[in-house]
Amino acid sequence: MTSILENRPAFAAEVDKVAEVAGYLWQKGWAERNGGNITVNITEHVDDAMKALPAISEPVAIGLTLPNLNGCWFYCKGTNKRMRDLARRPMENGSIIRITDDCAHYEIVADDPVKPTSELPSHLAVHNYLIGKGSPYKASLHTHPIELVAMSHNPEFLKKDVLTNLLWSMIPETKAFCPRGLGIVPYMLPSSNELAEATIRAIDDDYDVVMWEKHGVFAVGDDIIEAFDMVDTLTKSAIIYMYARAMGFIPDGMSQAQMQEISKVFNLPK
Ligand code: 2HA
Ligand code: ZN
Repeated sequence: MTSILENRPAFAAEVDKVAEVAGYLWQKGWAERNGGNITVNITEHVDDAMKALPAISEPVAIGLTLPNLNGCWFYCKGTNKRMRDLARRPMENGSIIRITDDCAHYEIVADDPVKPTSELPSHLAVHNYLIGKGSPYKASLHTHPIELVAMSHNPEFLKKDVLTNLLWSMIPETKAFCPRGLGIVPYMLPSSNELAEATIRAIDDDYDVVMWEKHGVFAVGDDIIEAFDMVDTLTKSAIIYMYARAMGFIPDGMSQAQMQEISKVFNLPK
């Protein structure tokens, strides 16, 4: 069977990045069973031949009307599919969907009729929000990073920017490469529209990475590699903090003055 990726190198390169990141998520232990999901807005790669392709599914209701997604296409991880399988076979464990003209349904276009991720409403609502804001971000990642999720079980860490400052202070790179910090969304039912709305409010509050309490993180970025790198950087800080605690002391952390210096030198927003 031919793939929609054939003779479309730029589009194929985006799907390759998804496969690469899916492999990292599995290796890091952040993607048990079918845990986590990835969507990428691939509309810029859609050509006339793609537009002419028939749908291979009925239109499916998203559960939300998302007007900015008119004409948009996405790569989506499949529901119940495993990241470790997606790493090797991204088009068998995910699919290409397009949003129908009413902006309330999607249909699957290629390669196989793989039903998209259970977190599709959150992902698509976030893409709708990003487009509305004129953001260049194309990728959304949801994953279950062990150390960050563990930290979300401590109410003290869920107060606004407590974790942001603690994680930034563990190593200079974290503020430099995750300069908006870590937003917090209180526990809500996975896959719910409430979770989608709360995630958008947190991203609108100027975070690129948001913690879903006792569940995982949701990150947005230019591409899926950028989104992954921010979560990886924050997790590195969480691990440093835990190692220090395991050695029996509370880490000093960089001082506020040292972190301000980083902001100045790297021209950071906060
Ligand atoms: O898709 O992680 O939150 C599996 C999940 C749902
Ligand atoms: Zn999850």
